Amino acid sequence: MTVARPTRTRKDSAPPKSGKKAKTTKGNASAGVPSGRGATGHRTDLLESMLRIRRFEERCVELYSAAKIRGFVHLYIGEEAVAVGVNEALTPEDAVVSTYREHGHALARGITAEAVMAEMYGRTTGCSGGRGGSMHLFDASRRFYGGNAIVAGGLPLAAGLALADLMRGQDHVTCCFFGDGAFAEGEFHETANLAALWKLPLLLVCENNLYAMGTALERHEAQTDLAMRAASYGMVAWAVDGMDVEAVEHAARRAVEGIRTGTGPHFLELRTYRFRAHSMYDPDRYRHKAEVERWKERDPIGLLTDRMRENGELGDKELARIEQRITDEIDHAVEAAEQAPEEPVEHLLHHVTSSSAEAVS
Ligand SMILES: Cc1ncc(C[n+]2csc(CCOP(=O)(O)OP(=O)(O)O)c2C)c(N)n1
Ligand SMILES: [Mg+2]
Repeated sequence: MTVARPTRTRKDSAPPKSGKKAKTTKGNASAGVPSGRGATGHRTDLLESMLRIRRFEERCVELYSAAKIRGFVHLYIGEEAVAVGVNEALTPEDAVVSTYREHGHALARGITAEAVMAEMYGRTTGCSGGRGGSMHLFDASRRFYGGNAIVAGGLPLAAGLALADLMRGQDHVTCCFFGDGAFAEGEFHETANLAALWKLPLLLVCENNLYAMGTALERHEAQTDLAMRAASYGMVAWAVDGMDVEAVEHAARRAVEGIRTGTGPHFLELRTYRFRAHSMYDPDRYRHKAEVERWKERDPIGLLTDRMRENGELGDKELARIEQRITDEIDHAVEAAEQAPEEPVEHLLHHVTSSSAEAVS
């Protein structure tokens, strides 16, 4: 297959060094480092983004218990550093494809808490018009292409988006988040192979939280070094501390830089952990409490807060201000969702493929 490629030079990408920032010419406008907020301001932004995700989901738990939110809900609590750190390396023109555990990815991408909460409630003001719910957050205007409930299902979609951008000569990167469970699916291996073969501008972000539902990684994979396996497809692959948001950001920036210079797909295995059960229905009986507690000692929010406090970059007042801002934002999102309308029943057949031209209006 021949695809028109923007002219790029091949450049080797070295493994990331934790704690040091990569130079970059492109980045999220809110990233702080490129926009001149300074290192402290940037770390404050990272902290606020992670706290927004954490507090948003904690509120979702309350609302779920009160039966305001229904259906499947998969919490991201414990993994916030991944969404926030990776997003810092992306521009608004880049594309993102996610999984069913995507509240964090959506919020980090800039979809508002109001639009996400309304979607959780199934209201028309939700980012998917209330039709998707927790697992299908979507916002094409931000190039956020879901929210996919099928394990590894987002990978071929991401490859298609990356191929389209490449063929159009656009210097965009597609970032695809997926779990360690995706390694058991053919879709991962097909995507990795074609992406490497065609040098697609694809950032493959594996959130290795060590479990696929109740199955531990070593119980379903003979080789558990996922970065090494990805490298076998002929792509740059690094394993990164997924609890350290700055290490994640650094690795993601290096990877995106490499992709933009035409070296093809890059793979990041982000070693992380979910502090909550797989979903709201999961009794979480397959792992020891002591293991969960051990990982909580490396809570990504706690790690960054401690680092900032040690550096004298964060005081109690500033932290309280951030927390209050987020509380207000989420209160407002809940109030707005409570008042937003549900889709009228006459719209039931809208956006549904149908042979009846009348039904599709
Ligand atoms: C193709 C497919 N098979 C099975 C399922 C059921 N299922 C839902 S989540 C999940 C585990 C996926 O684990 P992982 O990819 O590690 O993501 P995590 O939930 O840990 O974020 C499974 C097997 C599914 N949704 N899709
Ligand atoms: Mg997993």
